[in-house]
Amino acid sequence: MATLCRPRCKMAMAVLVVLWGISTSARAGLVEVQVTPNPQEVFCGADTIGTLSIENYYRNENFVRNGVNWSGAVLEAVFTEIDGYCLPGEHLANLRWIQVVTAGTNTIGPPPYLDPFNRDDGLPFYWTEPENADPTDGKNGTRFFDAPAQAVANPANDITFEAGLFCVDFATMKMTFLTGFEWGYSRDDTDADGFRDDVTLKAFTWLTAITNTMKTQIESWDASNTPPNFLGDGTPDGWKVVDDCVCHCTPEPSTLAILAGGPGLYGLVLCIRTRRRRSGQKITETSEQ
Ligand SMILES: [Ca+2]
Ligand SMILES: [Ca+2]
Ligand SMILES: [Ca+2]
Repeated sequence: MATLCRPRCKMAMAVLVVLWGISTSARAGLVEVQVTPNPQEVFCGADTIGTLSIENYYRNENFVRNGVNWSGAVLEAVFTEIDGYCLPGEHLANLRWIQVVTAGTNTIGPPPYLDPFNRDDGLPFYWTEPENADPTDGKNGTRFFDAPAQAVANPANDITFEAGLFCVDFATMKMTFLTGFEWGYSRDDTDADGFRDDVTLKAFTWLTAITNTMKTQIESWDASNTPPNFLGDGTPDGWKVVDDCVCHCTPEPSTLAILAGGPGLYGLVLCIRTRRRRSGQKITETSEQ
C-alpha cells in the first residue's frame, strides 16, 4: 500500500498542509487584508440568524515546529447567533463548516477537494463531530479555525480555499448554505534569502451564494465509515444542498435539565415558541455564500 502510493505520498509530504494546533490563536484580532463588511450578516431564508466575524487572517511566517521552520496563514471566523432568533434557553444546534481547497500548486491533493484531504471521518464536514462540539475547536459549529502551513524547505506553493457555514439536517441529509468566504495564500522566497518563508495572503471575498464547486463536492461526497481512510464505495452518500432553511433551535443543556424536572415548564416553552412564530417574529430563510 505504501509502495503503491509512493510518488503521491512523497509529494504529499513535501506539501503537507496542516491543521495547526487549535488553541494557536496567539495573535487574536489580527486581520491583515481588507474584510468588508466585518462582521457579515448571516441569513437563513428571510431570517437574520446571526453574524459572522473574521477575527484573524494573517501571515504566519517562520514559526518553529518539531525543530523545523514553517510558513503559512491563520484564519479564524466566529459566528454569533442574533438575539431573539432562537428562544431564550435555546441555541442553533446544527451548524457545520465545510471547506474546499479549490485551487493551488503543490497542495496535498489535486484540487478541488474537501478539507481535510486525508479523511478523518466519513462526513464531508471540516470538523469531526467531536471537534465540532468541542468548546476549543468548533464550538458547536460557531467557530472556524485553520492554520495551513508548510516547511520553508518545501517547494513554493499556493492554495485557495472556500469555507462555508451550513445548517445540516442529518435525518434527511439536507444542508443549507448560510455564508462563506474565499481565502488563501502563497508561499515563496520573495526576499531571496534562500528560504521559501515569505507569505502573501490572498484577498478575502465573502461568498453570498454557494459556488458550483462547493455544491458539487458536497453532493458527490462518497465515503465509508471505515477508518483509516473512509474511502468511498463508488456511490455518492446523498448529501443535498437545499435553499429551504434547515436551521433549528434546541434547548441549551441547562434548559434540558430544568425541563427534565417539570413537564409544566416544557409546555410553557412550546407555548412561547408557537406564539412567537405566529406573530412573525421568526421569519424564514435565505442561503448564501
Ligand atoms: Ca470530515
Ligand atoms: Ca525568503
Ligand atoms: Ca458512498
